[in-house]
Amino acid sequence: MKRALITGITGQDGSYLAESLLSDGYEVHGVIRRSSSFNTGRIDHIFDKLKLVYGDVTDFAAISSIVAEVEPDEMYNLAAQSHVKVSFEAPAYTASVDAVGALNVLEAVKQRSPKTRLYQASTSEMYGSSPSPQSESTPMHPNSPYAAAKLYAYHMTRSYRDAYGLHASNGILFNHESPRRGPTFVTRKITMAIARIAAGKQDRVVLGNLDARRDWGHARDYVEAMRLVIGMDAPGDYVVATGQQRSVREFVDAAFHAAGIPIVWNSARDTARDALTDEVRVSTDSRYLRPNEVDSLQGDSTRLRKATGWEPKTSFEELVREMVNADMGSVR
Ligand code: NAP
Ligand code: G4F
Repeated sequence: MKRALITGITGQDGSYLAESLLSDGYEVHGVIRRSSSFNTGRIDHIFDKLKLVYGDVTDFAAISSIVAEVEPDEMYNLAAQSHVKVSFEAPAYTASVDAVGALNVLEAVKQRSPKTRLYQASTSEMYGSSPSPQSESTPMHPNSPYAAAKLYAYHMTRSYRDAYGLHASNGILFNHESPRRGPTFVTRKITMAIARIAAGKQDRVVLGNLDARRDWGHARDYVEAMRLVIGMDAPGDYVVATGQQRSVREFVDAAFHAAGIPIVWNSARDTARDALTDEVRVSTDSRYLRPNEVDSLQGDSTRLRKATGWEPKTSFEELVREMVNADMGSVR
C-alpha cells in the first residue's frame, strides 16, 4: 500500500486530493493545525479513513519528525496562507508559512526521507504582471507578498531537485474553485451571496475589481493533475490551467444566470440591478481592492497535456452551476 502525506489537508485542494488518493488505495496521512474551532469540515466525511497528526509547516522539528515517522512515497505540500489580499496585511506571516514553511518541508524530506516524491503547490500568481497566456517559460514578476513567498518556494523546490537529486516538482496551478472554496475568495463569495439573495437574506454582493481576468478551473480536476505531476518518472515544473479566461464581471453574470436571477449592468457605476425587482444586486467598494493587482491570468498547460494527456473535465459553466447549486442547497 502506497503512503501519501498531505500538508494543508483541511483546505479545498487537500480534501479533494485525500479523496482521490483514498479511492486508489493509498494510506493517507495529513497534517492539521490546532484551532480553537473545528477546521475539519471539508474532510469530516472521510475523517475515519485518514491518519491525522497536529503540526504546522513553520515548526521544522514537528514537520521533520512527521516525515521521518511516515516516510511517505508521496508528499504534497499544500499548506499556505493562500489569500492574496491578506498577504498585503500580513506579509511576514505569509513569508514564514509560504516560503520558509516550504523550505522546512524540503529540508525534512532531504534529511529524513530523501526517496519521498514531493509536490509543491506553486501558483499562477507568481507571474504577476507578465502578459498572458503564461507557460513554464514565461518570466515571473510577483505583485504581492503571497506571490513573492510562493516564488521563493518554487525556486527552492527546483534548487533541491538539482542540488540533491530530490524528486521534487512544482505544479503551477491557475485559479481553481469548487463548492469547498474558502468563502472569502471571489467566486465563492459571489455564489454564497447569490444563494442568500435568492433566499431573501441579503440584498447585494459588494466586490472589488470586476475587470480582473482569471483562468478558472475545478479543484477536483486540478488535484488529478497534481497526482500526474508527482507520478512522472522525472520531476519537473508544470502549468495546470484550462486555457480559458473570464473576468470577475463575467463570473458574476454566469452565477446570477445559473441562479435564475436576471441582472442588468450599469457599467459606468460598476453596479448591477435585478432585472425584475430593480434592486441593486452588485456594487463595488474600494476596501476590496488590493494595493497591487494581477490583471490577467490565462494558462498554457500544453507541457502537462502532452506529457500526461491531462484535460480539465469540468467546463466553466458546469463549475459555476455546481457552486451556485451547492450554496442554494445549503443556505440557512
Ligand atoms: P486553502 O483552502 O486556503 O487551504 C490551505 C491549507 O493550508 C489549509 O488546510 C490550512 O489549514 C493549511 N495551513 C495554513 N497555514 C498552515 C501552516 N502554517 N501549517 C500547516 N498548515 C497550514 O488553499 P487551497 O485553495 O486548498 O490551495 C492549496 C494550495 O495550493 C495552497 O498552497 C495555495 O496557495 C495553492 N494554490 C491554490 C490555488 C487555488 O486557486 N486554489 C492556485 C494555485 C496555488 P486550516 O484549514 O487550519 O486553515
Ligand atoms: O478569488 P481571489 O481572491 O483569488 P486570487 O487573488 O486570484 O488568488 C487565488 O488564486 C491564486 C492562483 O492564481 C492562488 F495562488 C491563491 O492562493 C488564490 O487561491 O481574487 C480573484 C480576483 C482578484 O483579481 C481580485 O482583486 O477577484 C478580484 N476580486 C474582486 N472583488 C475580489 C473581490 N477578490 C476577493 N477575494 N474578494 C472580492 O470582493
